[in-house]
Amino acid sequence: MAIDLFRLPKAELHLHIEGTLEPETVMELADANGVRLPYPDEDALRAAYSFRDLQEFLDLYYSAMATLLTADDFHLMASRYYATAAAQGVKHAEIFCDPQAHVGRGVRFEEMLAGLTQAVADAERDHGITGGIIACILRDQPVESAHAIYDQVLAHRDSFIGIGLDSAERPFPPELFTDVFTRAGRDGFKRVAHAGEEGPASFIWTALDTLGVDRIDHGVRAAEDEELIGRLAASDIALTVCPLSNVALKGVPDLEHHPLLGLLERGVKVMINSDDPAYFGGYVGDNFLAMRVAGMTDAQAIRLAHNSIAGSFASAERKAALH
Ligand code: ES4
Ligand code: ZN
Repeated sequence: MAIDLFRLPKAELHLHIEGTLEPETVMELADANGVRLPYPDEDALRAAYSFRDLQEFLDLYYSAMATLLTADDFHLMASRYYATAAAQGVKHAEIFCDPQAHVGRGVRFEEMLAGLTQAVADAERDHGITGGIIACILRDQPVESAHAIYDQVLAHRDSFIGIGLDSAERPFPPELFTDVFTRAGRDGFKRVAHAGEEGPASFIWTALDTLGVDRIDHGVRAAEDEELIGRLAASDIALTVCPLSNVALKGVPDLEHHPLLGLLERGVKVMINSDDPAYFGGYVGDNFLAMRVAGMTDAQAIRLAHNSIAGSFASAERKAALH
């Protein structure tokens, strides 16, 4: 009998918490906060969850998050995520947030952080989910803005595991943010970056060599570069691959042609994650189920889940308990 993919213990390492806003939550928060959206109702909003590319998705993603104003709003969003994640076998989650996107529209950094850190603590108490928060820098914003938000992250050092790099990938190569990533490395933060989602494999090289990242988010376009595959396979660098996201944003035509399983067989430490599950058709367990339909075996599923735990920033003791 096939294994229950929802019960397979796994880590979620590529999850934008703002990407967990389901249409009903967006509408609920819009009503409560008096935020006007360009969609009359939930169905109209849901109908907009269809995208030609990354930018078209990001436009909706940033407009929906305008409904998040108070610490309670952030707490509600994240608590709903953790409840769903727990039901899909997530034992450890390193969630992304986009502080610049909130501070830039007038939400205080501390307001955002209070809601998220409370949800992280509740998730451990209520669901046994460990982990924490990675603050992402928006690569389509100026470098000065990245340094300014990093100053705020540093002022709350103990609330964050690390820093990341996200938003529109082209034409914003990783090396634009070398200085801020160097600061983060000196300050002892883990570092990750989106690279090779829509952008070329060369962005993965520069994320590794210039930003000094510990992990690559997406990285699917490594499949186009033999030398890079060899380098990744020989290293401990993991790729947080998001299959349903790549199909939703047209980076790959369908799951049958997704490079995930090919990279796994070449020895690259790939895993399955969900990215923005409210927008792309499912949470991490749903991504596992979809990959099974596309040909993933149970043995591969077990290796992918294992890679997610091994590639996490959990303590050695926690990893041992989850393996
Ligand atoms: C994102 Cl799918 C994706 N890519 C880049 N940045 C993002 N932020 C939220 N989702
Ligand atoms: Zn992402």
